[in-house]
This record gives sequence, structure tokens and C-alpha cells, in this order.
Amino acid sequence: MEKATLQELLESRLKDIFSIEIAEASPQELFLALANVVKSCYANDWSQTRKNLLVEQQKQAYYFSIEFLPGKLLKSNLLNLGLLDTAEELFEELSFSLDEVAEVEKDMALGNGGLGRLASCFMDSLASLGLPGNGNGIRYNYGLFKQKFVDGHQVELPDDWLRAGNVWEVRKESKAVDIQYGGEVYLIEDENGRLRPERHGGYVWRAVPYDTGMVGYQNDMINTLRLWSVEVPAAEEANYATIESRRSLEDLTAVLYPDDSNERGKKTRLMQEYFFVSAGIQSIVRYYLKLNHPLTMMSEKIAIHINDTHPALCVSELMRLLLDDHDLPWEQAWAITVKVMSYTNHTIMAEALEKWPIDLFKEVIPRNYQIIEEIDRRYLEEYAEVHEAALLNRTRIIINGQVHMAHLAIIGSHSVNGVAKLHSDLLKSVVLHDFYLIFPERFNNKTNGIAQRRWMQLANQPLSKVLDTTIGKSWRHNPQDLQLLKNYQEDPTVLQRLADAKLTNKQALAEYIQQTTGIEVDPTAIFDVQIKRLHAYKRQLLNVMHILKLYFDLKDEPQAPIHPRVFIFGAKAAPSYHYAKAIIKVINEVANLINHDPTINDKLKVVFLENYNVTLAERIIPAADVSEQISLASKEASGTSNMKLMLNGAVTIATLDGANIEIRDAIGDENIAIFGLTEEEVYAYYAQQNYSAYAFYEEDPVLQRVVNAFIDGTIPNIEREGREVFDSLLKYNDEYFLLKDFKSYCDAQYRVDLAYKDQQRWQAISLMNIANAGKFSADYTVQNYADDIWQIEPLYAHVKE
Ligand code: 26Q
Repeated sequence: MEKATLQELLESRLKDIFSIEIAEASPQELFLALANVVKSCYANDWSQTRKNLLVEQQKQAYYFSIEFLPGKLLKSNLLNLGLLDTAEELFEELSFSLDEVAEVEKDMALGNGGLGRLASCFMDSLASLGLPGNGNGIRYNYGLFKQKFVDGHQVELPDDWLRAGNVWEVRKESKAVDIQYGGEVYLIEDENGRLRPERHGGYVWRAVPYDTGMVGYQNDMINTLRLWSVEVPAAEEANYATIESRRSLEDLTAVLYPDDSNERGKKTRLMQEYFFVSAGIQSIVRYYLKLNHPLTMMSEKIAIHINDTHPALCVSELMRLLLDDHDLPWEQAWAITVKVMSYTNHTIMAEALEKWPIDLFKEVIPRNYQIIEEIDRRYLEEYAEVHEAALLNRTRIIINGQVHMAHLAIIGSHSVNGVAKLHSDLLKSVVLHDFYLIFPERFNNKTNGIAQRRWMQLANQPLSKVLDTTIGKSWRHNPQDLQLLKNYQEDPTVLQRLADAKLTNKQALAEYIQQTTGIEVDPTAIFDVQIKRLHAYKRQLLNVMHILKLYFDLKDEPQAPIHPRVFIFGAKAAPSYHYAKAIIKVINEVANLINHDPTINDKLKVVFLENYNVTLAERIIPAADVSEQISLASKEASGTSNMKLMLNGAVTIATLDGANIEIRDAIGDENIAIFGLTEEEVYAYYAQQNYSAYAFYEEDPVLQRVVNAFIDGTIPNIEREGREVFDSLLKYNDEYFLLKDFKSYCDAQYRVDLAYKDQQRWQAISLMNIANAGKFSADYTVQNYADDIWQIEPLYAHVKE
């Protein structure tokens, strides 16, 4: 599209909506008008995609996820439609900046972290690969809380993201479905001797879908992300006359649960899970029946993916529809279900595995509970002759009065995958070992990936331009072509261009830091970044301990030859995660101490940026020199910020955990700083139960000084939090082995400092990181899901050349 055409469209939208000219428009008005223009640019392709799907009847995948984390969509849609450069030029010509307009959009934060962002990267890749793939989730009225720091403590504020409306969504009233909750279900024999459920009591709520177009990268493909919102069913308005009765209904899709590991036993959470599962499965079955094929062939047209256990009820809900509404015999319904379903596990932390008390299940979803009991009974019966009773009792679905959601998902799916090689291996050998004995053929690995369009093309335009001029533009379509950069490892001009792009990004971040926190940072310092949810296992505290060590080194010897560093943190803690909040307070007070200590002479700065989210990630990642991936080996299923930072040329300090191992394999030991216990060593400690944190503390004076700093008054204002941290390390024997890994972490940090001082060498390492990041493209990951698990193919009309 020509710039002039875009301008005309924009002008006419501004007239239509606000009756104003471009020159008088505010960024808000420009955003809304431009977003509407963008929407109209893909409107035709969206309906055409749907038509093509109906005509071709190709198999489609449905990605069920209780979280999606798309961030802002304006620039991403412009990019994928091929309009980004045009829009940027136009706005410049009109003396506006597109960035200022894009800034107006609310960051769509309907997820906690890695799992939700992965779902959104997958949506981007599905559309960009021309694959028929739909998202199915919940339209929360409030996204993940906004984080503020008050006196160094985290305070949570509501994220009222829908207040000014959401331009991208389309309400589809006609596609609403009813969701049944509660009551009692009796099984009554009908004239054919078949048991039929008869429901007494209970209530029906309405699920209304809001669809958002997922725009493919320059291929005219528009997939659909369908998010469900709760409403009072029209026929029942009278029953919801009181404010209280409405409130409990409206609570259902009001908020996202802000805990990314273990929110336990909450009825509303279970109702949410059933809500988007039942709505999604009903709408899929309805669609499938339109195609006029027998239900027994459903797996030839439909693949349903269970993203972690939160949508595991897909299994019992599809069974319910096939049995109760479509009269299929159990065996047929079960065969269909297992062929249609697949499941991804995202955690090995035992405490995060989802379980529900059976009483709650009976109360909220009685018919699904009956079906789960029957799946459980038949499971024991079917395998009784093949496996020992003890094994079956450990793997059955209902154990000790609780429904085990992972067991339901595994037994009801044909595929179970982990999210990195190590993680998938640990699933087989430890976490899900019992299931591996029974269903070895179901287990496979799909290492996570990231959307390189958002994380390079959008977030890092300076580097993208360097890539274009150096290796051509093919990497924009095919991220594997980043490999071409390897030819320039020793080319000083290219290395200098990369360094210049990095500096530009660091200057921009420095300005943001100055504006938002008042802290001055030097763009020529090393920008050392740890951005992820705050969790004990991710060991932000280990990072803090190393910072304290450097602080003491400089106190002892102010001229110590360390290159200046800015440590940058971004992290939210679950509101109920007391210990994580204590760490936030500690980091903020350490920052206060160091940033204001004149003897440090600005050699160290610590910056904890508020409200880490997708938009902030897009600012931080392009400016990072060092990427902190320091979880205790075996605990981080994959990690994805490791991939984003690598793609943007940051050098990684890492334990051999999650996808870090595959990153190391891709770039070689000389281009990454590895440290710490291996997964085998961690498990050996568990087996021998002989870890003594105190022993490490006792023998290392440096470590002593650092650990003591939490309680000896060195860091002001952390009396309570410092004691909690100190106790976690010494009184409770340091569950995540920080004291054990401290020395090797400091050594790795020292190697990084040395490497940075040799700028030529550093740039070459950075280049190798960028060049090898193509492997971690979500395009590649999603292609593997499509080939191995879903068996879906690109929609014929949208295949990229
Ligand atoms: C469960 C029950 C009740 C309430 C909330 C939850 C809940 C919500 C979110 C449990 C877990 C999550 C999110 C988990 C998550 O983000 N895991 C991360 O997934 C990434 C993508 O695979 C991996 O890269 C990370 O390693 C993993 O930690």
C-alpha cells in the first residue's frame, strides 16, 4: 500500500469516528483510527481464511490455554501486513511518531509469564506458517496486576485493560454457548438399556466469544484467537435480578489468577477451567458437524491441544458431548478423544501439579466428575492384566480424594511433551516415569521457541537493519538464515555495526530508566539483565549475592579493575508468595544502597524496573549485554527469555538447565558462561541427603560476608526480609543450593567481565549468539508440533513461496 493511500484511509477514519483532521488528533485518537484502518486491511483476508477452511476442510488445531500474553498488537499487525515501514514514514512526515501512537495501546496481559507468552508466540507462528490453528481461552476483564513499588515493596494494582475498549476484538453473539454448572446428575436407563444422565437443579451461564484476528506474516492468513466472556443467559435475566447473584456470575471471567505455580483449591478457578473448555469444545463439535462427517472421523479434521493441565477437562468434556449429546458408545467416544487430544507439561515442580478435591468436582461439574470416575475405573480395568496394581494406583486419576489433572491429561491424550530436551527426559525418568512405563510411545519433546518477528523485527529495529545490510532480508521469513551471519565473525566492520546497534538500544533504555526511576546509568557499562517471574528456584537472590560481592570488592579496593555494570531486574511476585516479595524488597534496598554510595563511583548500578510485561521486555531485551539464566539445574522446564536475549545478541550466564543446554550446544562452550551444579549432581544430593549449606558458609569468608550482609545492618530497611533470606539459606538449608553454586557463579561472572574488556572478542561472541538463534524460532517449534502431534498442513491458499 502506498503512503498516500494509508494517509487517506487514516484521514477518513478520523473523520468518521471523531470528526477531526490529523493535525488536531491526539495520540489516543490516532491510535484508534489507525487500528481501525489496520483491521479493515485484514478484514477481507480473515473472512477469506475462514471460507478457505470450510471449502478445503483441512485439519485444524485448537490450542486451549488459560493464558495468552500477546502484548500490544498495533505494530505487530502492521509488520505482518507489510505496512510497518509505510506507517512509520507517514507518521514521520506528519511530524508524529508511530511509537508514541503505539504506546497508547493497552498491553494485553492475560497471562502470568512463560506459558502465556509461549501461547501467543505459537499463535503468531501458526498464522505465519499458514497453518490452520486457533487459540481458545478466557477474556479476563482484568489482566495480570500492575506492579508498583512503594517503599521498595511490591504493591498490586488492577489492570483495567478494557476500560477504553479493545479495538481488535469482535464480539460474536451468535456463537454463544451455554455452560452448565452444579446440580445433581442421576443415571437413568432408557428403553435401549443405555444409562442416560438426568440433571436436577444446577444453573446455566452463557459463554460469549470475542474473536481476535491473528495476522500471518505477509501471507494473507488470518487465524482466530477466541476468548470467552461470561454473561447471564437471556432466558434467565429474572433470576439474576439481585446485585449479589450477578456478582458471583461476573466474577467468573473477571480476573486472571496471578499465581504462576500453586493457587490451590479455589472454586472460581475450577469454574474458569471448565468454562473455557466447555465453551471451546462445544463450538468445535458444532463446527465439525457442519462439515458433515461422522464423529468417528473427528481426529482427521480436529486436533485439540491441552496447554499444561489447566484445560485437562477437555478430555471429559469431549467425552460428555460424544456420549450424552451424540449417543456414541463409550469405546468409540474414548478412541476419538485420545486421538484428538495432546498435552504439554510445563513444570517439574511437584507442588505445582494441579489436583482438586473430589467434593469440589462433584459440586461444580457433577457430570464431568461421573465421566472421570468412569475413565478412572476403565483405566484400572484395562491395564490390570498388564501392569502391577501399585503402578496403576499411582497413575490412576482419582487418588486419596483428589482428581489429578495431569493424570487425566496423559491418559486422555495420544501425545505428552515437555518443553526442552532435559525437561522431556526428566518427565520420562522422574516426574512422569510411571506413565512412561505404561505409555512410552506417547512421550516426546518439543523445545520451546520464540516469535522472532516480535522479538527481533519489532523490538530491535537497529539490529534488524544491520542484519538486512549484512546478510540480506531472507532471515525475516526464514530465521534459520541468521546462520549467514557466521561468515562475519572476524569482520571488524560488521562487528562494529552490531556494537553500534547495541549502543543505540542501550541509550534508549538508559533514557527510559532515567525517566521512570531517576537513576542515571552509563550506556557504555555492561547491561546485565534478569527478567522473569520472581521465584525461589529462578534464584534472583544468587544474582543479588554476586552484586553484594562486587560491592564489597569495590569497597575494599575502589580501583578494582572491573568494568562498570548495570544490573537490571524485571519481575513480578505472586501476591501471596511471601518469600518472593521479600526478595523484591531486598533487591530494591540493595539498589538504594549501591546507587547512592559515592565510594562505588558509579561502577555498579542496580535498577529494578516496575511492572515487567511484554512491552517492557521489548525495551529491555535489545539493550542487554548479559543474560542471567541461573535457575537451579532441573527446575526451569525450558525458559524463553534465554532465547529472546540470545537472539538480541546478549551473552548468557547459565546453569545447565532447561533450554540453556540446547543453547550451549548450538553456540559452543566458548560463547556462553556455564556454571553450577548439573542436574545429575542436584539429584545426587537429593539421593544422599547430604547437602549442608552451613558447611559452604563456614569455609568461605567471602560468602560469609555476603550472607551476613542480610542481617548485619549493611543493607538498611530490611530487618524482616533480610532475616527471612538469611534463614532460608542457613536455617532451612538452602533448598536451591545457592551457597553451593555461589563460587562457580562468581567465576563465571569474572569470565564475562574479562571477555567484555576485549571488545572485538565480545562482539564476535555476541554475533555467534544472534547467528545461532534461528533454532529457537517458534516457527520451527510449531512446525514440529504440526508434523508430529497435530498432523496439520498449511492452508493451500496461503502457502508462502
Ligand atoms: C495453576 C493452578 C492454579 C492457578 C494457577 C496455576 C498456574 C498458572 C500458570 C500454574 C502455572 C502457570 C505457569 C507456568 C509457566 O509459565 N511455566 C513456564 O512455562 C514456560 C513455557 O513452557 C517455560 O519456558 C518455563 O520454564 C516454565 O516455568
